[in-house]
Amino acid sequence: MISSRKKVLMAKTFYVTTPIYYPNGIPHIGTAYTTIAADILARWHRFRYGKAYLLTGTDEHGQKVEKAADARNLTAQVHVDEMVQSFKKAWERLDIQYDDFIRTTEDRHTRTALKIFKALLDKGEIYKGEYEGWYCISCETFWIESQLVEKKCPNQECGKMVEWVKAEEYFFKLSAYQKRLLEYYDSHPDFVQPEVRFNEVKSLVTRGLLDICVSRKGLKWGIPVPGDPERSIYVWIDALTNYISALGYDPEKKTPALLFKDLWPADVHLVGKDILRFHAVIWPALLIALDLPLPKTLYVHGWLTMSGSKISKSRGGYRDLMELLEIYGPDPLRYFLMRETPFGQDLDFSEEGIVRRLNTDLANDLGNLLHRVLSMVHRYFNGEVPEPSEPGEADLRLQAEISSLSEKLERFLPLLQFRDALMSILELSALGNRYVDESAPWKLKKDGKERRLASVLYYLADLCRILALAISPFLPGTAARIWSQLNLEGDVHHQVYSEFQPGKLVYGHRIGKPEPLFQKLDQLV
Ligand code: ME8
Repeated sequence: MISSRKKVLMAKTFYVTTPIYYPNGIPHIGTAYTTIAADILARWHRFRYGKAYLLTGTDEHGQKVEKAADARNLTAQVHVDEMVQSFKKAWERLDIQYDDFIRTTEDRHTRTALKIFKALLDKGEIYKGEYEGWYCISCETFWIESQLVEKKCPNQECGKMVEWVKAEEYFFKLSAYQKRLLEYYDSHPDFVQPEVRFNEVKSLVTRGLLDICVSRKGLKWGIPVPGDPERSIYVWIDALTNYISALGYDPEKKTPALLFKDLWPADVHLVGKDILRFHAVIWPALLIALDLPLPKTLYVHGWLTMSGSKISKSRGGYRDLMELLEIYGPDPLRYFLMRETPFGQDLDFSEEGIVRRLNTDLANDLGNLLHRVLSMVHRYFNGEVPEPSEPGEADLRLQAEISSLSEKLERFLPLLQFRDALMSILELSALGNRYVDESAPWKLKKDGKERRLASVLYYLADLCRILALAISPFLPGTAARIWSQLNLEGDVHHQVYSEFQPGKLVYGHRIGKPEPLFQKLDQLV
């Protein structure tokens, strides 16, 4: 019989990815949204199961990036080298703990993308051919007549006029995968989440698939097609392969790289709804063509909008991400984005919303609880965690709530219900505040009920420890500050899951000085 600890050690490492972003501009709050969600998921898995692997990066080839470089009068390489730094800086400031950052201009990636293209050519899955049909320039996609909506691109986020074009290019036999994809969707009902997105994909594939053009003649800023340097590999084929090139996948090797063996298939690809089709149709077909297993889940989230329209690099009208971070700090921003709307739905971004959440949930609730508890431990017990006596009814109720928090997190987080998870954590901190009010330690002191006072403050200090652990995947900096104010040993982010139980705080332990966790903001800055 295998012990549960051994099982965890033997289990595959949880592998989560973000899209690789176009460095045609600096990162904005929309790109941050996906990256924060992926970071929370990875952090939760590290805490819960001991390991996780988060991959992010930049998608550096193609016309969009080339144009952006031209506009700045820079070579594409100089432009992307600069832009990548702003992505890395933003992720650092946002406390994103990624394990790898892949750039599609790196050798390790271009080599693999080339080999994959060649392997598919050799297998006859990619062929050179002439094609005539409807083409959307903006989405760089061919469509069949029946897919068009009033002669326009059927991609809901695009809707632009399509053009009739003739091209001699390389094509991937996507049409041959319709049946296999539909069968796969049928036998894997959780493949795309939420369900509404899965239904979109199924109906798209049911309507029919065309072979896709996977090369671009004359595109200079790209990976040249093997044996045909006039053409570059279509940027989406190049980009999608990042999820395996970063793991050292090599189609020419029989023995897989260790990282690939441990991590693939990905557990979750996190993407926005704009790139659903690429990830739910083209990517799985490419993987089937390569005889590789498909990712377990594709989680598709909604838009961050402002006054109803999608926030994007070109739209403007909102503050720069670094400026937002400067004003509010990473955790209030992370909290607002994940607490405000169920993940999957659109979220209207507002700075009023951040301030409201910061002042109420974070400062009034969580911050206030910690401050009250630590101040009372100092006032009544000289900063030493007192010894509790047998728990009474109220204490048992509090402990039951703490225990149910771990169940709730285990239920919500695999489904990416970040909002429900945060609500449960904040409910527990509100319960802590009510427990303070009801047990009235100041009155216990006045009435000379020292033993009861000791118990109450022990349970409260222990609750603060539990809250630091629970909040750690969501608000890493806040968790670290609570941990440090409690003067607990080690790093809150390196704790094992067995610590996530009531009663683990050692009495006699000396806590640190209480300091406000959050500064309330009176109005918009
Ligand atoms: O599409 N709301 O890169 P990209 C929510 N390079 N999420 C948003 C958002 C918003 N307003 N704006 C952007 C690409 N995103 C390709 C991906 S992957 C192999 C290649 C997020 O820079 C969301 O995750 O346009 C969306 O899917 C992604 O950024 C698009 O980033």
